[in-house]
Amino acid sequence: MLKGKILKGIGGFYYVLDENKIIHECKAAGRFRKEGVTPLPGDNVIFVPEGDSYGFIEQIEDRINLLTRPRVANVDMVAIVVSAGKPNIDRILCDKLLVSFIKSNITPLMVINKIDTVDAEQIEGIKLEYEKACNTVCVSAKTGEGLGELKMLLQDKCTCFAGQSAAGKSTLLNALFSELDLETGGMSKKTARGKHTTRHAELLLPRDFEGTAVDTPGFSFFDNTDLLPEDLYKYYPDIEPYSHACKYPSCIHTVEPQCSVKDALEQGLINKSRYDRYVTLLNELKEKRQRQYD
Ligand SMILES: Nc1nc2c(ncn2[C@@H]2O[C@H](COP(=O)(O)OP(=O)(O)OP(=O)(O)O)[C@@H](O)[C@H]2O)c(=O)[nH]1
Ligand SMILES: [Mg+2]
Ligand SMILES: [Zn+2]
Repeated sequence: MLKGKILKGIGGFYYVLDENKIIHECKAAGRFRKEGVTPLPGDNVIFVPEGDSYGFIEQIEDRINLLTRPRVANVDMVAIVVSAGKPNIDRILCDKLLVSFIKSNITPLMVINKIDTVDAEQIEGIKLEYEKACNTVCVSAKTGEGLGELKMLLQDKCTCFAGQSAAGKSTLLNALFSELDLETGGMSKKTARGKHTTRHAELLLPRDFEGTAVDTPGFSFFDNTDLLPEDLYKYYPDIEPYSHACKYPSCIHTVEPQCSVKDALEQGLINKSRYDRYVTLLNELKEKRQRQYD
């Protein structure tokens, strides 16, 4: 038996790195399927080697955490990569991701990429929207601006790069760690969306760097299941701090009287766009609950 870590899984094969940095192509024991367990990138496993570089995964160690989209286990931080230019930021998607990561106690980092394609005012606008909700860093994979700061933030952690297709996740990782040589793509001219170039989540081990990163395929859909509408604001670090002085303990900061969140909003202490989308998300969750009882 050997210990290892799954780097990626493709078509029923798992690439497991052992403690001597040798990669074994493994199959998973049949009982995982029966138990409905899928081994994931980031999983720490115990496997039985066969020959020098094959093996069978026998056991998955308890996960510290589990991201559902992208599906990755045991990460310390998620970098939500957005493009300051094209493709346009799907802000509702970003907000949903932030809620989900904060709820799961995983540190989010907003990486605002492609700052070479827009003017300083636009960059500042995006930054202002998110900087009270999470750490933000402005970068350009093309010019290299901000990459030193980003690299420092990645030190000693396992960071999962997530977000829309064509935001530049793979390009950024290539720019940070030149030996990686990940495939990158463009945007579809027809749809102005990414081409989904990266197909599999893969744990990367950059050379001469204490830290790991996970490149993942872009996605455009995310739903927060198991979230109650009345709890939503608790996962907004830019809204929650103002909620303590609301008159009603059950206040969800929409139409209630004497709401200190609304006061903070009027004073410009809460970003208006973030608040408006909070209300949109809140209504979505309420409708979902309504449907469950119908
Ligand atoms: N101008 C500019 N272009 C960039 C930058 N970063 C990435 N790009 C371009 O954006 C396009 C998409 O980059 P990718 O790295 O493939 O994007 P991705 O997020 O990995 O996309 P998926 O793998 O599909 O999820 C490519 O044409 C890159 O050259 C940047 O900082 N500036
Ligand atoms: Mg990619
Ligand atoms: Zn309130």
